This record gives sequence, structure tokens and C-alpha cells, in this order.
Amino acid sequence: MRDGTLPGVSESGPRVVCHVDMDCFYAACERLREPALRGEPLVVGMGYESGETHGAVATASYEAREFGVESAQAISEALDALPRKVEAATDPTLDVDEAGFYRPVDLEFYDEVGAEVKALLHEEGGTVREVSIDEAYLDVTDQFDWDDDPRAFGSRLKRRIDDEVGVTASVGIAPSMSAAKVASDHDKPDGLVVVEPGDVRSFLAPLDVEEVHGIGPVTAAELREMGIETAGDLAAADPATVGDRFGERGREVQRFARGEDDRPVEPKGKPKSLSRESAFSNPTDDSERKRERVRLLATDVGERAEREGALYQTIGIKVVQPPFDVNTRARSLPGPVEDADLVESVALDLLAEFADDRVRKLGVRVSNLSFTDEQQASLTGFAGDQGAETATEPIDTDGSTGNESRDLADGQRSLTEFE
Ligand code: DCP
Ligand code: MG
Repeated sequence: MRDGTLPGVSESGPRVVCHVDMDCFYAACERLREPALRGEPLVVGMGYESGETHGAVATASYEAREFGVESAQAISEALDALPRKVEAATDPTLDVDEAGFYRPVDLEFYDEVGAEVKALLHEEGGTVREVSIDEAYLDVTDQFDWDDDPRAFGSRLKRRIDDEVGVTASVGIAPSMSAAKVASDHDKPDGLVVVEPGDVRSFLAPLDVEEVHGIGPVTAAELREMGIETAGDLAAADPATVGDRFGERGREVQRFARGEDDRPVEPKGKPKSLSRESAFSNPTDDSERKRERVRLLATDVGERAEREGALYQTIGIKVVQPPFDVNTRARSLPGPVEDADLVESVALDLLAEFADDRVRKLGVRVSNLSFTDEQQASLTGFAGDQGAETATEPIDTDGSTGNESRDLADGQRSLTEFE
């Protein structure tokens, strides 16, 4: 950056960065092949099977969210809030209008739909950073500048996604990645929020600090304890205090809160590890519940590795005991494998040590990756960006560790270092 240049402003003027995030993505995909589900409360469950009560909510349509159903909830809990239509139809104590539809996750199909959206973004000619199955950044500075009509560009992009793929996206357009990300989330679903270069800080200022890119619920709670409730409070806080408490990443999110973010939109490299974590709504020492959760996580990680063409030589787990005691265990294999059953059995084996312990959160990870198909690996990111937290690393932003992790618990993703 040249002296006297505003952050996010290159020699050619402020960048035009779009963040695209699909609305209730898995549910939108289900509606694509089953149009009767449109407008209905719809829950997509991971580890869920038709008619059963096990598994966890991957996503819920906005209609289902009105009943209090949310990502990472146990399906049994979701069913209490929103019974199945079929059951409501035969049970006189239930109201069919207050019931919904449940479908199991079909990642392969969602991946295809996600890839269609990404292909369309690539066609726009800018630089695309694919972040997850339903999310990407697009830098169109070379195609477009702020004197053109960014809102018209965003509308056209949304219309294309809707017409050509059949799902709705929320789009944020701003001069930086972090501001574009907040903008796309600001008016979901079907949102289009444009934040002009001079307006970033004032746009962010009134927002809850948790909405700042890279801040998850745990950090937000800590910040609130320090009297920092809004992005504006964080922007105005003493950088030394923030730095002492949260380290370099704390300073980075403070810069985001100030609208300072020079990170270029770069195409995504290959991950170094793949992981998934999930918190219990209440800590549990029930060994079968823990095993069941690890099975779900292992299946998900195994499937993702398969889709990304990743072989792994290390399988690990993470066990968080209340309040924030993070334990990791890993086992190395003699050579690289792609074997989802092995991920499950090794993960369960590693979990045995914690069979009697109270546990708040569990994670499964494969690492030491090699790729069978490099092309595919870079095209189909499932998880990735930022947000989720661990006690050891209270603030997480999309850095360059290359460790992709999805947090089933709080619906955010992270590049959390596992060890
Ligand atoms: N997902 C998941 N578990 C979570 C969060 C998400 O399996 N804890 C899956 C299902 C989502 C998809 O990832 O459809 C995309 O995640 P988002 O956080 O973008 O959530 P949605 O697209 O479902 O909803 P929104 O409209 O809020 O973006
Ligand atoms: Mg989404």
C-alpha cells in the first residue's frame, strides 16, 4: 500500500469484491429436485434417515427456522419444535400446518449444484476464491469499478444463479473480503447489500461484534465482558488491549471492524487437513452419545476426503472437556489411505480414552494429505473459511494454514489448527 492510500484501495482505486453465499443451501438443493418442498418448512439432517430421530440438523429452510430449528441441533430436538408432516397428518394432537419435511443429506448432489454455481462465478472473469460448498469470493475489480453500477452487477449475478442453477444466493459487494462477507450475511435470504468504499466503517459500526468477520460466539462473549458489544466498539478499542487479550488475530479482526482489510482474493490452494467438529448443546459423559457423534463426524470427513480425492496418512480426534480443555489424539498409518471405515474405527478407538469423561465438543480430522486428482481437489472445496473457535485459538480468520474445518456446532467454519 502506498503512503496515504486508504486500506483496500489499490492504485487503480478501491477493489470490487463480491461474497456469494447460497441461502439454506442443502435445503435449496433438495427443493431443486423436489419442487413440492418449495415454501415448506424443510430440515436436512446429517446422519438422518427417513422416519428416524437420530442425526443432526445440517440446515433448515427459512420457514423451518421460524419454528426454532437451526443447524447443529439434534434431529430429535428439531422434531419437538417441528414435527414431520406425515406424523402430524395422523396425530390429532398435532397441527399439519405446524409441521415440516425432513430429508437426509446427499452431499454428492449438493456438490454438483455447488460446482455449477462456482462455474458460473468463474465465467464472470474475475478472481474466484471458493470457500465452501456454498460460498465464494469474487474479485471483479478488473472488469468493473465503483463508478459502474455494482448493484446492477450483483442483481445480474443473483439472477444468473437463480435462472441457470435454480437456487438463491445472497450477495455482498464491498471493497474488501471481510466487509463483503458481512454484507452478504446482512440481508439473508435473497439479499443484495452493497457497501460503498467510503461507507465500510459506518456500515459495520452498529453491528453486533459477533457479526464481524472472524469472530465467533466464544470470542464475542469475551469481548462483551470487556464492554465491547458492537463492531464500532471494537474499532475504537485500544489496539494494545485487544492484542494482549487475543494476540495477532485479535488485532486482525479489529482491523476488519475498522474496515481495514487488504487481503487479496486468491484462488484456494489444496487443504493440509480436513476436519469436522461438533459441540453438544449440553456437555455429556454418555459414552454412546459420544461414539454416535464421532461416527457422524468420521463419516462426513471420510466422504469429504473422497470427494476431494484426498488420501490421508493420519487420523485424529479432538475432545474438548468443559469449559475449554482441548485434547487431541492422532494415529499415523503406515501409508496413505482413503478408507472411511478406517477413519471411523480409528477415531472411535482414540475416543475410548475419554469414554467416561464429560465432553463439550468432539472433532475428527484426517491430515498428512496427498491428492489423487489435483484438479478435483482445488475445484470442490466443501469447508474452509473462518469463524469457528477453539479455546486455544479464540479468534479465527481465514489465514493460510490450509486446514479446513467445519464446525457443526455453531454453523461456522474455520481454519482451526487442530493440535
Ligand atoms: N452445514 C452443515 N452444518 C453446519 C452448517 C452448515 O452441514 N453446522 C451445511 C448445510 C448448509 C451448508 O453447509 O446448507 C452451507 O452452510 P451455511 O452456513 O451457508 O448455511 P445455509 O446455506 O444452510 O444457510 P444460510 O442461508 O444462512 O447461508
Ligand atoms: Mg449459505
